[in-house]
Amino acid sequence: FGSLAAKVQRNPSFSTLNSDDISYFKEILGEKGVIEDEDWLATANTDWMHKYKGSSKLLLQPRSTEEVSQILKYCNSRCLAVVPQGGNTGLVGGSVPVFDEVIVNMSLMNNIISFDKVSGILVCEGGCILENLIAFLDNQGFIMPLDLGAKGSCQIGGNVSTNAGGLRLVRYGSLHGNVLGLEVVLADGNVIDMLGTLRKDNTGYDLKHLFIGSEGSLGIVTKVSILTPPKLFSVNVAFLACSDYFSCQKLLMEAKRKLGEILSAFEFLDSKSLDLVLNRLDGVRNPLPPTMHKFYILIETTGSDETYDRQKLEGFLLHAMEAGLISDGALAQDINQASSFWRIREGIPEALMKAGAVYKYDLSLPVEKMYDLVEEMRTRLSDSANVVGYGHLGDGNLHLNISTAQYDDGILTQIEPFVYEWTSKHRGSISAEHGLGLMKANEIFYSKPTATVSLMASIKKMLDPKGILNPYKVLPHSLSS
Ligand code: FAD
Ligand code: 2HG
Ligand code: ZN
Repeated sequence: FGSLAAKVQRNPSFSTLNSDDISYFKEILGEKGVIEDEDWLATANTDWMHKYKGSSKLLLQPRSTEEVSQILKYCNSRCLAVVPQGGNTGLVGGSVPVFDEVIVNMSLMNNIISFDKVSGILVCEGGCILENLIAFLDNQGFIMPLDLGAKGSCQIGGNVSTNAGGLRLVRYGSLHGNVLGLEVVLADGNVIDMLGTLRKDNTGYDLKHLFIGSEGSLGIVTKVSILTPPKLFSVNVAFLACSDYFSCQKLLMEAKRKLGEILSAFEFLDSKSLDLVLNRLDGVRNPLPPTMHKFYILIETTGSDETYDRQKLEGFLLHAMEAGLISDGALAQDINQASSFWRIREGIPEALMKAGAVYKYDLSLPVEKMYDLVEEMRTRLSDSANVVGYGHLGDGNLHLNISTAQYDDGILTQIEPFVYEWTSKHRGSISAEHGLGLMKANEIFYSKPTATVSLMASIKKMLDPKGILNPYKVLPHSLSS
């Protein structure tokens, strides 16, 4: 992976850290908030996939918005580049330094500020871990409107900054709809209070949307206000097999129409994804008899009436079986079985990690075209790689993953730019939910016109004139320094 960093040059206008800088940070954060420990830094410099590696010498842990503001004000005046870091579960090389950027780690800003049981509006700090928020809300009878496999480590500030999609977007929509307000700190240390808790507020431009999905390039998210739905107690999960991709599509159309308001997830995986999970993860087993099916679908329903919901789902499954859309299936009988079905789907990234090197593509495509790409890629790569396709079919989001023993530039040239050109030709997006980070900063033009990218670069210039916030990420390198 050395070649990734080789493609970008360190921006020479950035300063390098000196002992006065360290002393200043110790003054504002105390000794404990200033980390120079080598092991700690080695972890923080490396991303979840072990694919991107920076060489930062300093990690800072602010405990308040005021401290974030003081850090950024100082870094801006000294021209020190900064990487905001949440749970470091990002998949596009956005959360780790490229060179020696200072890491601003948000873990200590993990307080819940308020929760309104009438409206379901939660206000918390950006460093709260998603799973902790889910547990807090569970006690109150509510849920988070987003859920993802990385919930045990990822933080709400990271989720907002990547506009994470996840497993329940099909039901609750994106963070652009659920986030009601944000507090952010700009590159110069200015604190922007957009922390509204209102469903409706049309007073001028809704600037918080600029920060949702900006991947730490425009500001650091210090507080989030988010609308949470009530927890409904009737949850059913089915794990189904389909013999061809056309049946998966028909099943999706039928599920939307027939399950309607209770549909809360519609996820898909191909047989190669299932094989990987079964072979690589301990304690995971196939809920269906070991017949070879080409595709698997996980359907979840969430509602308020157990008898009605179960009948509705069973009726739907019977109809789908009779119509030949599903060739086999299992309906979870209890909560343990339901989570074992989810483990199969959520475990795919981990299984891929264990299998060796992996090239990840996170694409929005028209559903009817989506799987053609997986098959074309298999033909291109023949036996040199294991090509798997899975994802959020209900949202038109394919995760195309190409697994090999080790990273190899020869294989990469077979994949790129082909995969981006194919996506662009079908008017898809080269980043459905993971963002652009370092990996795809230079590829943005496959999904966005030049004039739009120029406007983005102007906004970046206005909010962060020295370019200190998460440099080399999101925008093409030709426009960002
Ligand atoms: P990080 O990885 O630390 O950072 C991600 C980006 O956000 C970086 O650019 C960073 O600079 C910036 N950032 C982080 N915190 C802040 C902050 N407070 N202010 C400003 N910028 C910040 N993604 C999905 O969309 N859907 C999924 O279903 C999904 N599943 C995943 C499953 C697994 C197993 C893994 C490893 C990842 C998955 N992801 C998924 C990707 C990733 O987890 C999400 O993008 C997550 O939202 C990142 O949160 P984080 O706190 O780990 O952020
Ligand atoms: C998922 O849906 C995540 O499991 C990760 O978005 C996808 O690893 C991937 O490609
Ligand atoms: Zn995903």
